[in-house]
Amino acid sequence: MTFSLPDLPYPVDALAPNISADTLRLHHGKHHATYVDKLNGLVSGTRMESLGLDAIVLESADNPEQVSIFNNAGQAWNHNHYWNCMRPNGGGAPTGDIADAINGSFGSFDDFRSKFLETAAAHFGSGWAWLVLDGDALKATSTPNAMPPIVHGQKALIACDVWEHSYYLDYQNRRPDYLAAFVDKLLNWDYVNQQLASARRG
Ligand code: MN3
Repeated sequence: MTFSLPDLPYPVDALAPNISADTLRLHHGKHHATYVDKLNGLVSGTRMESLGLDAIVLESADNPEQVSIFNNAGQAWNHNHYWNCMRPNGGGAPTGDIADAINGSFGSFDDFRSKFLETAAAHFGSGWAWLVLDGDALKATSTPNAMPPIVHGQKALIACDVWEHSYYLDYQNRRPDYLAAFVDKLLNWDYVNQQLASARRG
């Protein structure tokens, strides 16, 4: 299997001013594209060439000889979700099954919002913030570097990139401002609802 860079699900300027076209051109067109290109180069001609992205992530996760494969496969996996977690004029309180699930696990949307933003802001260095389904419970978590939640047996519902390349052009060091825009202005709850339905089906 040769992996390809998925198109952004919106025009490159559609998330401005919360995330600029310049950021998306670099982040999607250079960073994400490079992860995909490197992954293709690393698995080309190997047994892994025939595997899907989930299988490559899971198989390389604990293999010290496959760190580069894991990092590039993990980043390809994470970014595939991240772009879909945003949309123009998104954000705010959710509707549908995810609203009930958030109330059940966090108490209220405001409690979820605080917990998610705190977890994402407090993550030290490069990594990802997540809303995951872990068993029957939703959890706000973060992972370092390229680590996707599937490695921990968790299903990803929201993926938020906290590597500096995702916000530095627009927010410099103000990661909390980027995170607030992500939750309040950009979150695509329709996608999160689709992810929840898929996760519950197994
Ligand atoms: Mn990134």
